[in-house]
Amino acid sequence: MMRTQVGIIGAGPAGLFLSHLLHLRGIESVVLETQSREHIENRVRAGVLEQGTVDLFNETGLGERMRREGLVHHGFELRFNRQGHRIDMFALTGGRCITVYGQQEVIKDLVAARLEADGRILFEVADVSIHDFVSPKPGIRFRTNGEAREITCDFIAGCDGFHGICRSSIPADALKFYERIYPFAWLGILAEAPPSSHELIYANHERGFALHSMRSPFLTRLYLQCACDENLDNWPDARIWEELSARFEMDGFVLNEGPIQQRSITQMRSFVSEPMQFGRLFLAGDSAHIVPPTGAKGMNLAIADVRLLARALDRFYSSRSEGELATYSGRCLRRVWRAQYFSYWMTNMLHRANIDDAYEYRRQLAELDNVTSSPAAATNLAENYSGLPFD
Ligand code: RFL
Ligand code: PHB
Repeated sequence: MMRTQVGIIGAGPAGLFLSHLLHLRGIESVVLETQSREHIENRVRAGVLEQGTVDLFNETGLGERMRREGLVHHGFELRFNRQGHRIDMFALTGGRCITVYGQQEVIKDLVAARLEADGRILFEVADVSIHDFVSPKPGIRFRTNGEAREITCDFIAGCDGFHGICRSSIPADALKFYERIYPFAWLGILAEAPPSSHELIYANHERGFALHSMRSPFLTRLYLQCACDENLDNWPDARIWEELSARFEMDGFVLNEGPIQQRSITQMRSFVSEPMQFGRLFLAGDSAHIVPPTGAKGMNLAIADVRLLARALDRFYSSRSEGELATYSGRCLRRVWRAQYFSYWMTNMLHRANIDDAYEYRRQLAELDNVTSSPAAATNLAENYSGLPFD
């Protein structure tokens, strides 16, 4: 039987960063992860860090490689009607930026920091279940190398993503779910090609949405709107490039092509579970809420959640005060719902839900015209995209 203060389920950004923050405050934790270290360090996902996330990584000693390899962006482009319109985020927000740095790089930095500090991360565990989390002595059962094991702890952090077991271990009548499913998905690729622009490009084209992003001066990350039930087999490389070129089309713009290293399809969903806690179980990140990737908020929300959770746990251990633990969910949910609103708005402004709906397309173009020509509207976009300040 193992014993720790905080048992953390899931080694994504939420679980690993929580473990790091707790360590900095002298609180012990164990992280359990079903996948291998290699798998989580190579899983291509998010790429955009808000200013607040970057500041937090720097303040907690994680920023060294991010400062060297991360790409700092002062603005981004909205492209429609075959014209580009730059949103000057830096000028509109009084100096806020975003940093493009892959989620898998964040994961590598976090795993390295935890292992260097003798942190305990158990990879490739199976049959994880959580118990007694309404009592003061919650337990976690799992298997590792075929052997049944158990951990007792004071608290459990459910950082196991949307498909994890923590949320579904809470009695159904204690939670309320809010959800939207969108009638489209994203086909994403990582290509060995230099980015075709220094900044991100969000395009709304007659044929649907497309996004140009990057991972380095030599790697481009591209997405295009596709059907929910799209099959990757129907997308040979030539078709992907043809469709992307059409959607980014603009005088003088050339889309750089190169070998495709990785491809995937991502479903689009908005989801919130309320509350984000039950007894001594606290949910954080994707286990409690999902946003469509259009607003680039998912990983940033996960980091914001665990920042509050680490602080609340610190108060508990330093002064036996449960006040901040009791208000954890409410304080997270304010930011969560702001991100829900923003991600939903960006998604609906930029995607074609119904390709035959000509009225809706003209309305979207008017909305994009407004957002790119009214300083008030552009400022609202820039403030939300660069991220709300931490409280
Ligand atoms: P994660 O990263 O899903 O980690 C959960 C971990 O838990 C493990 N697990 C379990 N472990 C133990 N026992 C169990 N029973 C378990 N079940 C699951 C899983 O293996 C996994 O390692 O959740 P976390 O930490 O909450 O982090 C959330 C982020 O990963 C997610 O919100 C972002 O990737 C979303 N996202 C983006 N977010 C941004 O902030 N900016 C972006 O630019 C951005 N772009 C994106 C995205 C997500 C995308 N996809 C693929 C969904 C772009 C895409 C395409
Ligand atoms: C990415 O680089 O993967 C990325 C960037 C912006 C988004 C979503 C994903 O909104």
